[in-house]
Amino acid sequence: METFDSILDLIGKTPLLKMSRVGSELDCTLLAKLEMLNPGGSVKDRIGVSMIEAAEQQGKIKPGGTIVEPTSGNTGVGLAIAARLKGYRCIFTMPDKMSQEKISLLRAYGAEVVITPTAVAPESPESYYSVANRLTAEIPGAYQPNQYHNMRNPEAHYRTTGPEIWEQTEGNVTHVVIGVGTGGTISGVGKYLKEQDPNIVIVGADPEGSVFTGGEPRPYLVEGIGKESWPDTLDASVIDRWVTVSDRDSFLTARRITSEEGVLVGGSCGTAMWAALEVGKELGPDDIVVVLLPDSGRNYLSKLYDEAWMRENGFIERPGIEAHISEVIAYKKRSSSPMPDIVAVSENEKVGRAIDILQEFGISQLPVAHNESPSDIQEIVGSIQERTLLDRVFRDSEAIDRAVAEVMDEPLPVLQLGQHVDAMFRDLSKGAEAVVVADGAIPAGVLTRSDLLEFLAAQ
Ligand code: P1T
Repeated sequence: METFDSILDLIGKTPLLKMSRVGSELDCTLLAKLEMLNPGGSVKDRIGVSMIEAAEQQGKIKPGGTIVEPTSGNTGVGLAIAARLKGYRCIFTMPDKMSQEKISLLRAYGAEVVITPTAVAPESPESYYSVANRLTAEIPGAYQPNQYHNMRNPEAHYRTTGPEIWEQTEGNVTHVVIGVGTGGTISGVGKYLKEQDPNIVIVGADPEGSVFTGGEPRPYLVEGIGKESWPDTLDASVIDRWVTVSDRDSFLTARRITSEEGVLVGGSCGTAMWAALEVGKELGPDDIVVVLLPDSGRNYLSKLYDEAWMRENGFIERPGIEAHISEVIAYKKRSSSPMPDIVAVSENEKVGRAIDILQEFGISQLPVAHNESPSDIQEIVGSIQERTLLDRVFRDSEAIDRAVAEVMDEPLPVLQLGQHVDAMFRDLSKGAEAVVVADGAIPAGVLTRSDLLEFLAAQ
């Protein structure tokens, strides 16, 4: 029988997978180390158990003690798994930019999670580092492994991840690409591999906005990598080259790995892969590039795998429709019975006349202008809308005899013929019932929700 005693025995020994689709343009061999296959779903399982066992040996944590740690989530899972088996309580502090999935995951492992603001300096009392320090000081028997200072972090990679890469490539690896958070992974792997062969090139992948390759820190969305200050656990002397990667390139590359290779990966995998593809372009058939993929896309289903989130953040365009408002107008003219370009009601008319016009043309809203056929957009002063009109007339039976100017609503939004249909979509989704379309200053028509829908359906 091949059995294991504890889930901790299943950490590490992750496979190398050839990225022959994503890397198809490259002459070199591109191999991915699949760290999401660790039991807790990330590379950080490797340091969780290692930091706890070191603390036990040094007497820093006693039975029944509490582990407190600032984490972007994955280290928390690694610690929580070990803590479950060893009977420690866990409290994790996490910045609020981290995904809801990671927070729920930590709670599922029985940990307590304290959410702190992202947009504060590390030294602020509200930062996730400061809150973790305060809790460690206040709670009796609390211990903070502190992955940003704890040398057990790089040491775990020196002892496991580095030798695995060396053995799995039979010493033929030429380049290794790794995203940098605490720097534990790159420092441990880099140190071990350089000792085997000093010619191996170690590449750090860094998000735009992080201090490792930028100046002033700026916010960015990819999780787990980049920093606003240099951690003690990062040994930059083993890094031969840095590649800076935007959020957009990180997320789109992560989605590409998922769709082309069938490996569901997190955002920082996209960062590392983008950097690996950049480096790989310059290499030849004898080169073997190993890129480390830290965690699974399951942590980010509500983010980079959510179309709405990607659109809101400007990383993908609205699917499909490349059309201008002029085409919607032209479609409407072709497909409905003839009527004047613009039907309006004069502001001095009685409401009864407005209702007659609505009925005559079978429409639900009308611009209100100085006269019934305005020749300039400036002449439009308001609108009559079936919905609000009904409400008025229902409550005030004399409203029918009032002047249109007394009961009219705001003018409809005005858009130009040359604008993209996105502009119309935006106005309609903000609540407008219809829009007036103009050709410069000349009114060219009115378009409603159903006009846009019919146009889109016909595409
Ligand atoms: O910390 P480091 O070994 O440099 O690994 C960086 C990294 C990359 N990708 C993801 C998804 C990560 O979660 C991390 C590091 N994570 C933490 C620091 C943490 O607390 O989970």
